[in-house]
Amino acid sequence: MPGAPPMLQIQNYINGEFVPPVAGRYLDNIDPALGQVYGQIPDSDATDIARAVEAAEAAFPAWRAMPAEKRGRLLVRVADLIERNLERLAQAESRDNGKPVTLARTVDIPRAASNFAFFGTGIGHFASESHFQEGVAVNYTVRHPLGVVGCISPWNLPLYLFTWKIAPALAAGNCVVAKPSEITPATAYLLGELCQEAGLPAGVLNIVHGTGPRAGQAIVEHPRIKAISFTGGTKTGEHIARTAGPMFKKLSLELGGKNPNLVFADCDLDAAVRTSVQSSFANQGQICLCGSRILIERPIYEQFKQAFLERVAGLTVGDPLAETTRQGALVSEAHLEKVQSYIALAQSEGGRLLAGGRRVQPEGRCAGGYFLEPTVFEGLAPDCRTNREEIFGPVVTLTPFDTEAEALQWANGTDYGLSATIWTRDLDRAHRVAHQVHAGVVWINTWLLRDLRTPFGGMKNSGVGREGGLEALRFFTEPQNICVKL
Ligand code: TXE
Repeated sequence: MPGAPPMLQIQNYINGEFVPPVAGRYLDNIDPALGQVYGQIPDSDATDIARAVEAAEAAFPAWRAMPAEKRGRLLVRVADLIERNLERLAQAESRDNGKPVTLARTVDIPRAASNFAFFGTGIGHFASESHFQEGVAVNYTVRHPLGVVGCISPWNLPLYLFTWKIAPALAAGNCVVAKPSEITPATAYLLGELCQEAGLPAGVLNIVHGTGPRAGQAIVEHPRIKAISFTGGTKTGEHIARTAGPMFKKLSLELGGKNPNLVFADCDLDAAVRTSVQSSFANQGQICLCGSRILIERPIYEQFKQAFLERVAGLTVGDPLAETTRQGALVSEAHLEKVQSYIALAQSEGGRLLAGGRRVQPEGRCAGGYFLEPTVFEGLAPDCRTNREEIFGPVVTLTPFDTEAEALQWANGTDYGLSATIWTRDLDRAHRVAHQVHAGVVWINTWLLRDLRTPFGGMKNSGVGREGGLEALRFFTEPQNICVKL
């Protein structure tokens, strides 16, 4: 086709080289904004994973022995290269995932660079503990890298979440076998090129592409992979835990969410509305931290609702590559259908549709893409399925509440516990509510404000363990205590 961009051919990155899958099988990669195949990715299996593990094991002794500062410098070099290739990576991410290129350019790719820079420099500050008992003994705790570790990431923030795992694993001295989502493999592939250019030693990072049940499962089952860091759906997390648990692997699971926004009548209404629109619809609602249940104190319910709907009406849905687009495509046809099934469910549960609800067919090149209007419901019971299950799309519910206790009860009324947002000017209430809400991450009068030093992760079915800062470096190391009698 004249003028059409070239098909993207992806290969595995094993032992510092780009290699085809051993069995020679490939999967189609689809551009969700067009609804068309635009490339092929390896459909790797246990043999490819075994090769990656061998390469990682061979690279491990030299990598762990390398002074932490030198390892860190290599990671900072990768960060610099990500920044230098920002536009190319943002375009690739947008095309692969359907997200607005403006979002990839300002959030996804810069944060991927930050992940490498943060852990590349942070490893130099990772001190070991010692415990001194006057006249008796001194204990000191050494933290050894684990060896070969597995990192498995999802499709919603592809490069950002991939690097969030890989960077601390490498910084701590491990070698990595990583698998990005088969739905969004493009930027992970490009990362391999940048690691080559940065001079990362062969085998230290291996990137294997393929499906969850085949390539992902082979990582989880491999007896010489010591730890699994996974982000994705709660059901997949459960399955991984069932496989890896009896093998006594270390596990970090970042799973789904059904996050509440608690909006009190004394809040800065304008800020609460503005940010709630963002927290509902950023990345088409496909962020595990999106607030999908907005609970609003009754005196301001109508006012909040009107202002919210006005802003939602201004969100431009369309071609992710257009600079004016605020809502791109959903990631896949299957996911679009899943989200649409929840819109039907919300209606059958008695929800009143206030905005959206329909598929969008933009004119021009994106006519076959997976676009959905930002959708808002009210009138649903706080404990109905729509308000308890993760939809992971541009669908939110508005619900009025009368008391703080009622708001907390509803906020905590799901199996999830990832994040929550509280809007109030009352400091006492802000802290009181924050301490009682079952969520691993709480934002007061803001959303998605991140400091990479803080523990990140969920309670209840939202996961096990925490990522970020020292938590991540602790996860990717094995403590060994040494006691010396005085
Ligand atoms: O995720 P999966 P899916 C939620 C969201 C979404 C649902 C399913 O609700 O609708 O999960 O999405 C790999 N062994 N989230 O199906 O399957 C898979 O290849 C090892 C929330 O896309 O969990 C991919 O690399 N790996 C979420 C990764 O796991 C396996 C982000 C995630 O895919 C595997 C994404 C197996 N048996 C979806 N099966 C969040 N919390 O950020 C799959 N994988």
